[in-house]
Amino acid sequence: MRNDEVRKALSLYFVMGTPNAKEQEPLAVLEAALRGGITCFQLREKGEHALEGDALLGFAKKCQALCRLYRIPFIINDDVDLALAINADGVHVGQDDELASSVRKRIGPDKWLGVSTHNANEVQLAQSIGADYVGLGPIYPTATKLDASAVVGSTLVKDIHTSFPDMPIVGIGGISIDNFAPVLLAGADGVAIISSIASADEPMKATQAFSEAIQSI
Ligand code: TZP
Ligand code: IFP
Ligand code: MG
Repeated sequence: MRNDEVRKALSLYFVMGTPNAKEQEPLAVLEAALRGGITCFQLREKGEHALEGDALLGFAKKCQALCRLYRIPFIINDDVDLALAINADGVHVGQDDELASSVRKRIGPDKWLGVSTHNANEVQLAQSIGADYVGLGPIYPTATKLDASAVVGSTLVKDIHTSFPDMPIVGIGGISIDNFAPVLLAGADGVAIISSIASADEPMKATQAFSEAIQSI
């Protein structure tokens, strides 16, 4: 069933755009993360030197091909046109992006729709328009998203999990190998990570460490 498939995919959710890869080749970082055991990938191409146009299209296709090879869902952040053009598995939108209700109409019922949320009202709205999962965060302070709102902590995960037991939840923001456990123990189906994998000296080893630690919970 779709809900179980989504929950499984959220387990170790890697989010990245080319600006997050820092010193290393972005595709090499994605491949390392795939080999290390990520369960879902979101292309979030934002910030300084972000790719656009044909360069973005080409990069997205390469990411998609890699994700297919490792049989994990490939989600596009924000850019519904891009997601439709390459037939991505889903779209993730924030509160400042195109309205989730409009995104759902454009992508149809089959593609996954994820929505960034920060409180129960936003989760309620996401549920009512047929979101497949919500991202909750920032759980911890993060330097990756410059306009991130106030940290919510894993207590919000617990509250949302209690109030919306059917809604798949992934925690995001400042998550590291040392602090991810409370997020899962609070009821999240998984953790979403940018810098702890993308900026790691060895992204594959960092990913393997997360994967093993998550499985042991
Ligand atoms: N949304 C909330 S926090 C965040 C996003 C995209 C950034 C997460 O990045 P990191 O490096 O895992 O803290
Ligand atoms: N949550 C998520 C996800 N992705 C984002 N880009 C974001 C919040 C801002 F982890 F996918 F739920
Ligand atoms: Mg966005």
